[in-house]
Amino acid sequence: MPFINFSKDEIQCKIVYYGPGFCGKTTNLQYIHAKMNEDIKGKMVSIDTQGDRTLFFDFLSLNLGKIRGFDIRVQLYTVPGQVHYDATRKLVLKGVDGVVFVADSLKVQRKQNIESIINLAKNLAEKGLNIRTIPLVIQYNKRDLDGTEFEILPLEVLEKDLNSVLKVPSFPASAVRGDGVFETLREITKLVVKDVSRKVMFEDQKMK
Ligand SMILES: Nc1nc2c(ncn2[C@@H]2O[C@H](COP(=O)(O)OP(=O)(O)O)[C@@H](O)[C@H]2O)c(=O)[nH]1
Ligand SMILES: [Mg+2]
Repeated sequence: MPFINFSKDEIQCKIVYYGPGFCGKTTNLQYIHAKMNEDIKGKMVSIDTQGDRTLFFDFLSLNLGKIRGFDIRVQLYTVPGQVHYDATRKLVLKGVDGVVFVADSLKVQRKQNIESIINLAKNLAEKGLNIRTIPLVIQYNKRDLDGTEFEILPLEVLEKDLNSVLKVPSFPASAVRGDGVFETLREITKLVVKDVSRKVMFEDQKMK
């Protein structure tokens, strides 16, 4: 369930950017934070784990309306992607309402992408959540490397590897350029707000 802050009349929705190390999670958050309007965003907080960081900031969602008269505050988190940070990832997933899975388009990262999405499914399951039902969006990052000396995977291959069963909305992106970053954010926020509204409505019904 999302956190309801009655003193501020806000409902907090938590979105986690998940994916293998160096796929571009931090770059996504930095781009969003840099482009967002001062008056709606909070400070970017960085929690250091050795060699990698967990980033966090929140913003007030103004364009998706309200839930039961409450404002919607969206919290964005990244997790450290490296395999050995599984404990941190589990902590960050606590209370998650939606996930952006950032895949690395680099061909050499094919196996890491698949391992990471399996790790996500497992860590969600430990929290009683199902990867097939939680609001989820997949982003295929680093598309700007197409046509360079780095080999990248065609979108069809990435779709087949990561989205053939889940069939969730997916977006090609370049987080360094900012392409696809807000498209991804808009879609996951929309899905989360829809899902959270439904849950809050359901809780209301139970109280009656
Ligand atoms: N070419 C390219 N590089 C990227 C892109 N996104 C991130 N990177 C680079 O990949 C590296 C890892 O990015 P980072 O955001 O720290 O990855 P994280 O470990 O998932 O947080 C950095 O050097 C980024 O500049 C992208 O869209 N295109
Ligand atoms: Mg990072």
